Amino acid sequence: MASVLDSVDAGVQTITLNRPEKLNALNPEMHERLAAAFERARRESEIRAVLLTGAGRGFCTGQDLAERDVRPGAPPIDLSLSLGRHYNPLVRRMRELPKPIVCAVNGVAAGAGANLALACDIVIAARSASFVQAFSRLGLVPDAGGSYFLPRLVGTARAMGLALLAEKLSAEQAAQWGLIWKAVDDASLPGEARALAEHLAQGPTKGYGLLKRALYAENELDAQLDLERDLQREAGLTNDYREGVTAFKEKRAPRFTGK
Ligand code: LHQ
Repeated sequence: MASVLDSVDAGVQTITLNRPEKLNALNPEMHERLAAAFERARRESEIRAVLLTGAGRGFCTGQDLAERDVRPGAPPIDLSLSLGRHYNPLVRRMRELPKPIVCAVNGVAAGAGANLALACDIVIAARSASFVQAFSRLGLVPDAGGSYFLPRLVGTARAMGLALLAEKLSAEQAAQWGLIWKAVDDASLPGEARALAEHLAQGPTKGYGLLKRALYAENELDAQLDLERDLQREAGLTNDYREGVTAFKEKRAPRFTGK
């Protein structure tokens, strides 16, 4: 079985991290496959939403530590190389994808695995899942966007506590803190995540892409108002805008085509 599964159905591309015996810890082969999967998401117009999840009892435990030779005498490891080659392009690809990414966190999400979840646009987690900023246990800095996402999502005080202490944060607590969208019963996760992704896949895809740009921009109010104006110009020119307004007037559900 491939270490990353990629399938498309009803406008939803499901990307499954698939090394369950290692709790889906990431190795270079998985990175290559993830890059290809997100490139496919960008390229294929049939794909209107992405669902990222993990196989087995874990979501993803970050970098595969078995790959790191830290024995005495082993040459020093330059971790910036794997960030530059794999993790940073992955996070950029995800944030820049003009389509919504749903993350279904099915189990523990640790280190870069936790931050991979936070790079998604909407995160839904099983109640038994947890988030661990494991980096400081290894003497490392939160990466894969963690030092950016955490303070913005939960504030500096909680971000600092999570990063310094590297304790497990339950899915419930993560939802209460605003780190994720919501926590659901374990048995409901696959169904709820799928329904969410299908709902988004039937939405105004172009508008969603523009909406991501608006919400992820880092601007002062003045520049943000200008950005909203420019994005709204584009949104207003879509077929889906016409359909949305028409459906409202006709008191029926809209039938968006994503165009
Ligand atoms: C693993 C891993 C793993 C290898 C579980 N690697 N095998 C750094 C460098 C450069 C660039 C990018 O970013 C980074 C940042 C990082 O992501 S560094 C890695 C950060 N992650 C961690 O430190 C998490 C390590 N894992 C754990 O602490 C535990 O596995 C947790 C607490 C997540 C889960 O514990 P348990 O439920 O008790 O499971 P387990 O530890 O027994 O794991 C099951 C298997 O998975 C086990 O293998 P084995 O052959 O003994 O059954 C683990 O060795 C393996 N595994 N995470 N990251």
